[in-house]
Amino acid sequence: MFCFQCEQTAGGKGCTNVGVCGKKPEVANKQDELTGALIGLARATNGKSGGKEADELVMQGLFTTVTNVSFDGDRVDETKELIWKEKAKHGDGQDYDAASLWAGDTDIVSLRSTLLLGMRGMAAYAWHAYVLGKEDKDVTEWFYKGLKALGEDHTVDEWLGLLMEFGNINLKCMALLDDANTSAYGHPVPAKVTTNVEKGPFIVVSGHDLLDLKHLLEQTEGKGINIYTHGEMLPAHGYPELKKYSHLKGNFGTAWQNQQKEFDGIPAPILFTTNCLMTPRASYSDRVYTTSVVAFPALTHIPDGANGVKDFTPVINKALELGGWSEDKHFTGINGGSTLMTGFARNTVLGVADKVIDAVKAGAIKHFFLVGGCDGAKPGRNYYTDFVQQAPKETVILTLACGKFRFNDLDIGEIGGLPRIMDMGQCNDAYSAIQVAVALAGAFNCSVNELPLTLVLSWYEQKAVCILLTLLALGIKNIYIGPSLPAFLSSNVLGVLVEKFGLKPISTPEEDLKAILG
Ligand code: FS2
Ligand code: SF4
Repeated sequence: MFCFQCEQTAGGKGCTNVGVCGKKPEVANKQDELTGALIGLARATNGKSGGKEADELVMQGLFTTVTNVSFDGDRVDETKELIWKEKAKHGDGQDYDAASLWAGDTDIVSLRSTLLLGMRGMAAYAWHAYVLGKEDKDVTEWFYKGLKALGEDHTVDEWLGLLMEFGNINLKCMALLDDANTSAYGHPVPAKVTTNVEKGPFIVVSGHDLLDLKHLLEQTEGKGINIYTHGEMLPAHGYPELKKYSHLKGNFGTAWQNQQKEFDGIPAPILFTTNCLMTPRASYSDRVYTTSVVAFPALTHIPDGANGVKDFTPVINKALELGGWSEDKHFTGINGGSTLMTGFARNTVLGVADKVIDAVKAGAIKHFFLVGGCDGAKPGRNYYTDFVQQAPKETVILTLACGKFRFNDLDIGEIGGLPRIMDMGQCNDAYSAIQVAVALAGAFNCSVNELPLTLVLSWYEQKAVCILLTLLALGIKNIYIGPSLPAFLSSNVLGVLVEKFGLKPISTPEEDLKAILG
């Protein structure tokens, strides 16, 4: 096996014996074959959409290979066989030799891998929009264009061109998902979320799929079961059409990498709707459920429903059987706070834009930081907690994705009635951050790069890759990135990104704050 797609890759170079994530070599190899089959399909359709079934398989096939999604080789093979069937409808499309994906000139491998990994991330977003009935033909079609390109030879300049084109397409995809979510559930509003758990039966829902959560809320209504979000599901509390359910009670646990400790012996089932799933410990593996593309051998999988509605009865029965705790339980975030704020997506922030602009003009707000992205298990991520704690009190911290669990239970005060930490949502809500930045630039009649705004990103998996490519395609410069640099960026490719975009590896919070704030 060879895999270097995530931040925790072995030795900072690549997993070759077994995945640090727990992915077995045979599953990694099957995922490569699946990718080869997807390239074959795109060849067969000549880089054009292959129709509804093919489109669905392309999105699902790419999403399946995202880190911490599928550990189940049989399911990976099933998807590959369905892709073969689709391919056969379109004539001749040779599968791409999977091993060739990671072989060849270092810089070409780097550029090709960056495109593939970004596309894996975008597939997750496209799929979440698709299940809500939203599709953008340009986005769908680009998957085929990109897949076909992966199987071809290109010059460095051509690959760089493809990466920028992809970054712009991913912006469309994030806009699509923003539209899908806000059309279905309304615009997020600020919400205070408790970390405590009430006595009695409950279900923990993890991942990013808001539709799965919605259906579970409907199916548990009036049954005496409470629902708690976990990880990237936290922002659900901000959406009017989800927060209206009184049994959506709070958030359980912190970031994904703490799940094995936090789920240990929990008297409730846990539903994983997407990444990030870790190998379940024996103490709770009988109560972990997967759905959609998430899969792990021997765990119960909730299949797709015939009419788009899944039947969560096994999860519900498990919650009733386990019964929850016999008394209310007090939990906190990692810094000891027991309230998490969320719901500061674009509509809320732009709704107070006048206040924000006045505060900047009056000098009450001196700088904005977007401290966002993924969390992870490797050391060095305390940087983000320290950064937020050390940021001067005239600064505002916008955040998104699961990296915020490092600091989202901190109370670092307010500026002009607005909390200094504002959670914009899941990783896809980077779209909200972009919209806010563009609006501020408009208000101050300057470019985004001239705003008192710095992006301090943490990355872990492939959705962070597609977001980074979008930010670069938009021409956003001087982004800080950590905790370590992607293994798939060769030194030459990194050199280009540093030279063209001023991409900066993080150093220490003290040094970086000094450099940013002068
Ligand atoms: Fe976190 Fe994992 Fe959201 Fe990533 S829960 S690292 O999937 O996309 O961020
Ligand atoms: Fe290794 Fe990450 Fe790939 Fe898992 S996803 S095999 S940890 S590089």
